[in-house]
Amino acid sequence: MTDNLSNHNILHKPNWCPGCGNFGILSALKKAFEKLSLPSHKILLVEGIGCHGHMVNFIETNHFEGLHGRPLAVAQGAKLANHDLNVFVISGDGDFLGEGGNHFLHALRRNINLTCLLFNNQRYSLTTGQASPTTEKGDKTKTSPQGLIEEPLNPVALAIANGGTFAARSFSGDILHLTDIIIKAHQHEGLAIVDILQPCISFNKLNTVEYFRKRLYKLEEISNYQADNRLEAYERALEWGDKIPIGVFYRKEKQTYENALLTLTEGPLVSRPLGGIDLEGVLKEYR
Ligand SMILES: Cc1ncc(C[n+]2csc(CCOP(=O)(O)OP(=O)(O)O)c2C)c(N)n1
Repeated sequence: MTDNLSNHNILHKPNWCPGCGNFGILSALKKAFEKLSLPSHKILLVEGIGCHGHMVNFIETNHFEGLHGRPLAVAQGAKLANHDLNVFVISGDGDFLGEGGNHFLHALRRNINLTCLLFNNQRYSLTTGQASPTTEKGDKTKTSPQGLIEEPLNPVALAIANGGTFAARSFSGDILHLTDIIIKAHQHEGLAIVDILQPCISFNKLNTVEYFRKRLYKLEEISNYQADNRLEAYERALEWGDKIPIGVFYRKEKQTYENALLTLTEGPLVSRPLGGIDLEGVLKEYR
C-alpha cells in the first residue's frame, strides 16, 4: 500500500492513443481528489481490465487489479474490510456491464458506499474494438461487420430502475462538468454510478467528440429538474438520440449496507485487534 502521499502525482506518462477520452477522465479525477482534499493513502482505486484500467498507473494512490469484470466485487469487499477508505471503481462498459453485469445488479440492491466510474467508450477497446454492451444498434464493429443487431444497455436507466441511489452521466470532453459530477458522486452516501461518455478514437468512428458535442445537454440547466423524482429521472435516462442529457439524474438517501451491518458499528474491521482469535484453527483447514 502506498503511504504518506498527498499530491496524486502522475507516476508514468500515459500511453493511451492520442485523443483518447481517458486523458480527460484522468484530469477530472485528479482535480476531484484535490477538491475533495483526499490524501492518496485514504484512496483505493479498484480497476477492471481494459484501457480504462491503465488509469491507475498514471496516478499515485493505492489500487487493486482483479479479474476482468470483477472490480465491483473486489471494491465491495475492500469497503467492508475498511469502511474508512474512499473506494473508487474504475471500470469499462465491457468490464462493468458485460463480464461484470451481474455484480452491478446486486450492488444496486446492497448500496455500499462506493464511487463507480464507468468509462463508456461503447467498445471493448483494449482487445481492439469488439462490440460491447453499450454499442449502438446498427453500428459496424469487428464483431458486427454488418451492423449490430442487439439493443444497447443503458447503465443510468438500469441503475434507476433497479434501486440505485445515485445515477449520473458526464462526458470526458467536459473536464469541469466531469470533475463536479465525480465530487457529487463521492459525496453521496451509498453506491454512486457515473456513466462517463468518451470517444474511442481508434475503434469507434460513430460516437466521436463531435457526435457528443452536438447532442449533449446539461440537466443542471433545466430550471425545474430536481433529481429526486424516480420516474422523471428514468424517462430522462432513456433519452438517447438527437439530444442526450448529462448531469445527476437521480439521487436518493438510503441507509448503506455497511451502516446496517452490526459487526461494523465498532469501527473498520482492519483496525480491530486480532488477539483472542484462533487463526491457527482456521489456517489448519487450508493446509
Ligand atoms: C475473463 C476475461 N475475458 C476476456 C479478457 C480479454 N479482455 C481484456 S481487456 C478486454 C476489453 C475490455 O473492454 P472494456 O471493459 O470496455 O474496457 P476498455 O478497454 O474499452 O477501456 C477483454 C475482452 C480477459 N482479460 N479476461
